Amino acid sequence: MRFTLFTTVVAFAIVACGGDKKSAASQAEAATPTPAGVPAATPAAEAALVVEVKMTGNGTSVAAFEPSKLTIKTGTTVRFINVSGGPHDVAFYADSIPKGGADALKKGMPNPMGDLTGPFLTQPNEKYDVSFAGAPAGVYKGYCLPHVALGMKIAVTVQ
Ligand SMILES: [Cu+2]
Repeated sequence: MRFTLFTTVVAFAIVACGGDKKSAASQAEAATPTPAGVPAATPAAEAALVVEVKMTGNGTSVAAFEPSKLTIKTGTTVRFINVSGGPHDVAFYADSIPKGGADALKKGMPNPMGDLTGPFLTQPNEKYDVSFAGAPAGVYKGYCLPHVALGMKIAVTVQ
């Protein structure tokens, strides 16, 4: 909680300092008109792009995302599957993702437990879909909260 509060305060400070540029940028983004043909075509094409990542472990000393590195196109859905050694979740490091990535992930991560943090998957074969729709290109580094100490980390490169 304290950490969350601190993060919020910092975010506030950043917004306050760079206020003019930021709001101008977000307004530009919000106001950018989308060509008529694109909205219909893009989601349909993106809907087919699902990449699966297994979450595995032995319940004590070993835990991993498989694969732990993957490259996707913007708009791809990454489907995390709780295979063994759960509970697992996926969270992204706010300071490791491209500018604008957090906003995309906030929309793309349903039922978050916190900022950029997905819910725990406790049931066998439980799935969690993270949509990278609108995600800027770059590397998104993430981890599993219960198993980060075991090195359960992932790097998703968006092209
Ligand atoms: Cu885990």
